[in-house]
This record gives sequence, structure tokens and C-alpha cells, in this order.
Amino acid sequence: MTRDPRARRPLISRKTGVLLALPLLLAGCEGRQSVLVDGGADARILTDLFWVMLVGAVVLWVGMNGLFYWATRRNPAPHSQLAANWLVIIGGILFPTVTLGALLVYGLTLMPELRATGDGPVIRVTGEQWWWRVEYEREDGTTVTTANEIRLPAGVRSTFLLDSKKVIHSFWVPSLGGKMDMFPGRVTEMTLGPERPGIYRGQCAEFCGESHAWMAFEAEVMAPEEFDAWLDAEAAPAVEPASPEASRGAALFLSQGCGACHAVRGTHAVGRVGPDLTHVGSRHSLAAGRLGTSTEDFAKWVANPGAWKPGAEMPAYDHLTDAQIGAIAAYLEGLE
Ligand code: HEC
Ligand SMILES: [Cu+2]
Repeated sequence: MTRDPRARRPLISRKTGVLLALPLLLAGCEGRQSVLVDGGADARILTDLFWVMLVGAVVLWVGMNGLFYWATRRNPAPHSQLAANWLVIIGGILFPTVTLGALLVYGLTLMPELRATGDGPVIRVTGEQWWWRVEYEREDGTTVTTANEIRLPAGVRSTFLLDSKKVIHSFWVPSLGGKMDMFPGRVTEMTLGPERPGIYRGQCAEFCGESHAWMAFEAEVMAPEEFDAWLDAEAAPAVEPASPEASRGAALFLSQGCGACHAVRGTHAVGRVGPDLTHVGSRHSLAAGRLGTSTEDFAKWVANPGAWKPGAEMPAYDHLTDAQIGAIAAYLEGLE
């Protein structure tokens, strides 16, 4: 077949294109949800382990393929029985035992540091469908309830008591440390010692149903004084609505039955089915990372949660007028 002389050669060949596209795969290694960007000692230990394993694997791969190449291409003549025996004893028994043994010992030495006991706040996180209930247990015995984000003081180890309501979820903030499963009816414990203030992203790491991929959260690491001030503010009851529209929203919130599922401390809304909304306006995201926290985001969510999160256990309020939804949104957005 002759080539149509008018057909232009593509700018780059397909092979070059594939090679050029490969680094795109590495794009996932950056940013605030990356195991390779560490925000504290735990993540750094795991990153070191990753590099040691990677370098080890590459050396082994090159060695094995080199041997294979040598044996099939360079020196394909049959070997003596003795040489073959030695190859099996050294290459097949001694070498893997020593290498894997060394890796095991190295891995084990890292564990005590990862399992160190906490000296910071104790935080109970419960996996729900598809959001995170977060409760800070304070030293005076009181509990501060919030949802869908955690804040941590830098420089101390916080203890997490992980629980789940219905199915297995997994708690994971890649930049802060390893993951830990959350089981219904059993509390698992882990500690994390973040060091670098910043906002990191966490994600449920165990498939838990249709909106599993929308079950994320933000973990903000703060200076200890800032953290204390935040926790005090979080413990306080909700602020009063600041505008006539927000007041209308507050009244609608109660009359529409939102308070059966949600608590707004300081009001008659004391529900425990859904996230505590006392300070929802000061959060970084809505519905476990699904939306932002602008007034429009609140309105979008309340009108039809299922459109944003399939299977969300909150009914749609599309029977309300835009003005009513807007008032509710203004009220919620003002709950700083
Ligand atoms: C049947 C219980 C139920 C009712 C009634 C209900 N919600 Fe919800 N709501 C939920 C659940 C469950 C979630 C968490 C959904 C998710 O993220 O998967 C939620 C999430 C939310 C969120 C996001 C909270 C966060 O932490 O990000 C807001 C805001 C909200 N609801 C507002 C309302 C308003 C306003 C009403 C009344 C108009 C209402 N809800 C009625 C159960 C309910
Ligand atoms: Cu989950």
C-alpha cells in the first residue's frame, strides 16, 4: 500500500507520545493528598520505607534480568551440575532469605515510632454513610462534636479512636501517616504526630458503598495556641442569625424538621443522625469534601443532596422555593 503523499506526518510519533504522557502518572504524587509530601514524622517514616523498597525492587529487577540475559544470550552453553547447585543455593535460598530478612528487620524497627502513645488531644472519629463524625474528648470530660474535618495541633501526637456505624471504612490522611480500618462495633486506635502546619486531605480508603469516592475530609494542622482557640470556639453554642434573611432561614430549619437529624447547639435542633451543624459555616468543605462552603454550595446541597452524593441519607428539599432555600443557606453559612 502506498502512502498518500498529502497525508502529513504527525508532529510526534505514537511511541514518543506515550513516553511523553508517562510523567502525567506522577502528577498524583504531588499536593495535599500525597504519601510523598510529608506533614510529620509518621509520613516521613513511611516515605523512607517506600524509597528503600523501591530502590531494592529496582536493583533486584535489574539483577534478575541481567542474569536472565547473561544466561540466555551471553552464555547459553549448559552449566555443570555443581554450578547449577550453587546458583540455586546462593541465588534461590541464601540471597532471598538475607534480603527479605533485612527488609523485615528494617520494617520492624520503624514500628515502635509509628505506634507511640499520644500526648495530644483524643479524637473519636466514626465512619458514617458517607461522612465523618468527629468528637474531641476534652480533659475536663466534655466532648466537642463536629464533622467532616479534623484540626490538629502541630508538634504533639493526637490519638484517634476509630469506629464505624454500619460498614468498614478506612481512615487515611496520606500526608500525615498510614491508614487504619474502622470497624462497626470495635474501636481501633492510632496516633499521628503532625509537625508542619497546613491543610492536608484525607480520604476513606475502603470501599463502603455508592458514595465512597465522595467520602473525604480535610485535616488542618495548626499552631497549638491556634488549635486551642479553635477548639474553644467549636465548643461554644451557635451564633445568632445576623440578618433578617438568616433569621427566616433559622425558622425554616426548625419548621422543616432539619433538627430531627442535625444538631445546632443552643437551639431546639438536637438530632444526631447527620453531621453537627453548630459551626458548619467555619468548615472548609461541605458533605465530606463534596462541595465548598459558599452560600450557593449550601443551597445546592440542601435542595438536592442526592445529586451531589448518590445515596446520601438526607432527603431532598426541592419542594421549597428558591427564596426559602436561599434563606436556609444564608443561615447555615453564617454559623461560624
Ligand atoms: C433524615 C435525616 C436528615 C434530615 C431530615 C436532614 N439532613 Fe442534612 N444531612 C443528613 C446526613 C446523613 C448528612 C450527611 C450526608 C453525607 O455527607 O453523606 C447531611 C448533611 C447535611 C449538610 C452538610 C454537613 C457537613 O458537615 O458538611 C448540611 C449543611 C445539611 N445536611 C443541612 C440540612 C438542612 C438545612 C436540612 C433541612 C432542610 C437537613 N439537612 C435535613 C441527614 C439529614
Ligand atoms: Cu467510607
